[in-house]
Amino acid sequence: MDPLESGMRYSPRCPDDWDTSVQFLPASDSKALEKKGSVRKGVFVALAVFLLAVCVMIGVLVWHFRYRHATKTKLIYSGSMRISNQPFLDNYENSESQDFKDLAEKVLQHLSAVYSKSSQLSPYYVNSKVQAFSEGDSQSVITYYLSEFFMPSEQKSAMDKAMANMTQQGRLLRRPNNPSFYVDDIVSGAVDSRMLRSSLAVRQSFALHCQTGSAVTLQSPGFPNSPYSPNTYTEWLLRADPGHRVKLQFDTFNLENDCGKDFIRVYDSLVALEQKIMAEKCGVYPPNEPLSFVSSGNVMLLTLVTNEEKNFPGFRARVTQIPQKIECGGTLTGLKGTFTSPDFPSYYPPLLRCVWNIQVPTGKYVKVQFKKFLMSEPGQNINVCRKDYVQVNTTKLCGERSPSTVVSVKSNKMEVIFDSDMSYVDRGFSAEFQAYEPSDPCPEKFQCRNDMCINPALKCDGWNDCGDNSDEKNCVECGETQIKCKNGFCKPKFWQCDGVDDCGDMSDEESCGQCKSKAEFLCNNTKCIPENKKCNGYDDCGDGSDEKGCTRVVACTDTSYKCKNSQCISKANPECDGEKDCDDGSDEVDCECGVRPYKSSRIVGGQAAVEGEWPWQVSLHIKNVGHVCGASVINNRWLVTAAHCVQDDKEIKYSQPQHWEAYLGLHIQGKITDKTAKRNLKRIIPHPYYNEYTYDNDIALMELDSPVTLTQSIWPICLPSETHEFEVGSSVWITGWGATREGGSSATTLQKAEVRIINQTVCNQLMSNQITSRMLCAGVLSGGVDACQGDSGGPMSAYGANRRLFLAGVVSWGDGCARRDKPGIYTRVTKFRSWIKEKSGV
Ligand code: 4AZ
Repeated sequence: MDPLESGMRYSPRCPDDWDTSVQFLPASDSKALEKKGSVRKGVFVALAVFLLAVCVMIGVLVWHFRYRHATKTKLIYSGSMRISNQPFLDNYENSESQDFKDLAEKVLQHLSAVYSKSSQLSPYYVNSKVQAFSEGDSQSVITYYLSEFFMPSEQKSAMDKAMANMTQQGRLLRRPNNPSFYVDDIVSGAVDSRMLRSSLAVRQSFALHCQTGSAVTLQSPGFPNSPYSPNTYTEWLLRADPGHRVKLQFDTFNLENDCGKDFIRVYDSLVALEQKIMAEKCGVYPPNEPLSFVSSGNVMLLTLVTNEEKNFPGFRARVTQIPQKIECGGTLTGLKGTFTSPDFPSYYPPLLRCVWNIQVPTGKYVKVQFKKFLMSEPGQNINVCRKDYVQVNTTKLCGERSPSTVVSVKSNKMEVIFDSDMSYVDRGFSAEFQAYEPSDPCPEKFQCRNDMCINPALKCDGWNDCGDNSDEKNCVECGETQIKCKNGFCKPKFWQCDGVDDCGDMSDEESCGQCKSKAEFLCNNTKCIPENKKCNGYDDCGDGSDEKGCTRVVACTDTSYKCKNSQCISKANPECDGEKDCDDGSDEVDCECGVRPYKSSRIVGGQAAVEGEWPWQVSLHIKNVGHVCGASVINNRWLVTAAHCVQDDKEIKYSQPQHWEAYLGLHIQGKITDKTAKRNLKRIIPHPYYNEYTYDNDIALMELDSPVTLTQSIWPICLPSETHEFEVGSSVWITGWGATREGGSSATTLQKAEVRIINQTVCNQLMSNQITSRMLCAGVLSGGVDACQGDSGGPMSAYGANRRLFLAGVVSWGDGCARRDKPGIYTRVTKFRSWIKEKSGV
């Protein structure tokens, strides 16, 4: 269906007009004129044929040069402009009213008049439609419109330029022959092509106006009873009263994970205007990760686009209005304090500027540490920060920053500015300021180069505690439990010869002689690598020895990669990976592709699992809400999960089995296959000593209402005996559908990541003495790999004898996700072996 629903259609015009009909006059005296006449006739015919040929040639040339390659396409531009001296009438909210139609007519005439003045635009202009009006400031009305053009595709960029020029030069501004119709504040741009897919068979539009004190609920079509339909475009025009903002809060959000397919967009406008987009979202957001947006004015637009495949449950959201005035900025005094961006950790509104003036006692200096910092947006250059940014005195910060971001000034005053522009919003920041003595910036602590202060015991301990490695540089002596790398770093001894380049110069992997574990392969250069990295297509040894003697070229199958020369190779996804895998190099040609504007890390730093790779992984859903936690199959009737997943809150009684459903053998959320088993729960047994403040004893058992058949896709994990040792430094796997970044959306496809078990004492230091003996720490201390919200309750799987996997831990908690020096914390399953046996018999 046409987005403009226009009756008018373009009828292709003849490129040039020429007359191809030639008429002959009848002769009056045929005999006398016969000879002469026949000569004349011949001349006439020749002339006519010649003229015809010339016309045809001109036509062909015109067609060749102007239209031959022109496949014509429809382009829609959306725009908004302010009509001044025009009071807003209530009827303008109703597109059926006469007032709406009268003003819309004026806008259409205006647009048609200005487009006709542009030689670039006028030949292709089809028509426009006014989508809505809203209140502008001081007696003005804002109009939102769509304009359709039909043109050769290659004209698109010229067209974009012409449209941008018109807007910039203000030629769209005043209607030439109607001086009383003034417009300004024009924004216009091409509508995203995914919203115009010809496959979008259903287009629906809803309008909502919020009232103070009551929330309006909106939901994707079919929610919660059925998945949303394929190939639909749905939009919600949301309004608040003048002097208010629209607040949109999703309580459930479960869409396909690929935003190229199904996605929502939120605009700070009533028309899909690229310049005013606030966010594009897809995937899953668990209920404890609020997805919530606030407009800059009193309007907002929400759009949902779905494609033909994979329909997910969809979303439900509450719309409320809040006062226009947002409290932010101000004066902060004292020795230390905290402040956040507006509405943190919900998304801040666009077009907002807040200024904090921090003043600490005279004689002291001040520094600020950003504990969370999320101000990313497509097209932002984090070196110049021209879009949303935070400015501390003269230092500008934007993008995503680690929690070790500290800015200090040599003064007792500091100015912090938060600035959001008109497009794209993020969750913002939470910060802590602190006064310090000029002579001693880090009392009794070590000062990192980035101005962070850390416990001096962490200097030269092999761990990157500062986040910039400055605590691990210039180490003169390494401790007893450490080795000294050739580049001067100290690293834990247990990392020597473990197949990972911990030093950064490979010196911890040299002269290893033999590998510690049978599950490792000894490279020719004496490095040890996990056995499963042998013949995986990558030079993990660094000398190619792990890839020697592997049959890379294989018989072609459905899943092997076919090179241009018809050879097939066994390596997964070899195309454009920077390595020549095919003999003819065809896997590395045409590689100008695939660069994405959004960060694509998973589980936080992990990767998609192979279907069936983790057959004990369970997805625990709250009915009509979706995935909330993970769990592990320990036999055909019993699951292990985290106790914190089954604690009641105000809205949901998580402790009651009837609210849950367990998906076993699941790989992709929402995609139930013949390998999946769905079960209700009969019983939930949280550990009696679970402590909701400390997360101690964070373990629970769940009994299924009926047993499942164990298959290749549903298989129990081994439970470790009480004396089973999981070696510090050894690799373990974590899996789940949790958030792919801190505060981000959940994964649709099961993710896995490899992390290493961390020394209990080191971990306890890093985690401010919060680690009990019932907890186990694992992670990558340089950051970037971790479990996150939504992974809770899921397994930490560790290799034991015979390459069997054991449940070493249950995902429990952490200080954010994937932060430097903040490992993930897991319930230590060995401590609960007898309790599990007692309660479940397993
Ligand atoms: C959570 O909220 C959660 N980084 C789980 C694991 C971690 C953090 C949070 C570990 O479910």
